[in-house]
Amino acid sequence: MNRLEQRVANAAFGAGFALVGFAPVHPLTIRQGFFHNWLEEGRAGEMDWLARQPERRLDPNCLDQGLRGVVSLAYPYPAPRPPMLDWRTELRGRIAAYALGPDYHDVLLKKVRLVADTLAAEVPEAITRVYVDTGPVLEREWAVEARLGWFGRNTNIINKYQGSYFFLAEIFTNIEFDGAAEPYRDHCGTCRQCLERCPTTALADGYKLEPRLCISYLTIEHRGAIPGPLRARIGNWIFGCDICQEVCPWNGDATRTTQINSDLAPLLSELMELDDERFRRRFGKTAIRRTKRRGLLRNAAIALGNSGNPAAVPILGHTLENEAEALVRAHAAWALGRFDDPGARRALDAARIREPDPLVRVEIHDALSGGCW
Ligand code: B12
Repeated sequence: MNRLEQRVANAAFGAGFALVGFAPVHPLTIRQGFFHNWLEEGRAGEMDWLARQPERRLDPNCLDQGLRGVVSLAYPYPAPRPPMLDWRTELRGRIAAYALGPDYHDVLLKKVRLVADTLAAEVPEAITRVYVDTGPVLEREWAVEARLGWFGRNTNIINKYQGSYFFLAEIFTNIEFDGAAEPYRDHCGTCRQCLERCPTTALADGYKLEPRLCISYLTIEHRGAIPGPLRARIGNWIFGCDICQEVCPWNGDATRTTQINSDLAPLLSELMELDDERFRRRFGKTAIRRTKRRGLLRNAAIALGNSGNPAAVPILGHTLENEAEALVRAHAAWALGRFDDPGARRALDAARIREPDPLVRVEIHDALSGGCW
């Protein structure tokens, strides 16, 4: 590391980043074919922003001319354990660790800007452009270029000492940095835990993730009804999913906190009671706001249906009767259809008569005809 890099690295460590690396900027021609095929296969799903002007993601100089170097940064987030409980008995959902606390975009942008200020103070003519998942940047590619880690089979960047529970951020600049001295190395070896343990088989060999099957995509990015066959496989994940990270040996005990956080496992009944205002108050400053109230309640209805616990039936019945969002009523109807319970049948029968929305009517019909009765 030269003196400038050392100063920037010190500022980054001071701001809480755990990993810092430097790389020259160049077009990511090596990924061009893969990325275009990925888009053509429709893998972006409803994330149509990924398909917008894809050349910008492959070449930062399409965003801003004159960018010659990148500082890649990794900020670790705690990955506490959910409380030891049987979620089915207690009717609790599950939230991915990255979503705990204030939204990382807001927190990290400030920190990256501090690091960028250090760079600008050292080199007054420096241009800096900062990103924390806030622009058309293939962030993991730059992390690899700067040797923060390797592309794991689960497509996350993994570092030998930090595992993968970290966010990525970048500072692009007109200052040129040398390429990494050490060669790229993948340390996944023959391990295929993430592929084998993904409940929806979203991962395949060759660093291939099918977002349209990924629980993280389905619970956060997908706006409409979740495809029927996938609902049962989602279990109680109501925002994001950590399974492919939890099973990764590089995320062993060293990188997971021993703390227990009950915010990871909220009561599903409480979520079903959230109106817009209470949703905003509870989740408005967190990453969870992205899925909006209707998305979160849709996911919670699925989890209640997957619980197999008859205590879920009155909650779902109340939702089917009183919820204003058709999307949520539709998933409540599906969930009721999973119970061999006279209360569930009564709730569906009553809704069949009064339900005005065609999508919900189909769900009620399917639940009554395909249910356990
Ligand atoms: C879209 C997106 C998603 C989508 C799609 C995920 C994906 N893998 O692409 C969904 C909603 C599913 C998602 C989920 C998650 N995400 Co996300 N996501 C993004 C986002 C915004 C863009 C990613 C992107 O460009 N995808 C495009 C496609 C083409 O990528 P891909 O399928 O993985 O393909 C790459 C590999 O296949 C690789 N590749 C292809 N061939 C080959 C060959 C070789 C030899 C090698 C080495 C590599 C390789 O190159 C491709 C292009 O980079 C980034 C932020 C950003 N701007 O980069 C965050 C980001 C990747 N996500 C992040 C996180 C934390 C998550 C979750 C863990 C959140 C959660 N707990 O629910 C999960 C993890 C799921 C998973 N296994 O990927 C972090 C990852 C941090 C890390 N340690 O790597 C990022 C970087 C955000 C951030 N700033 O920190 N995410």
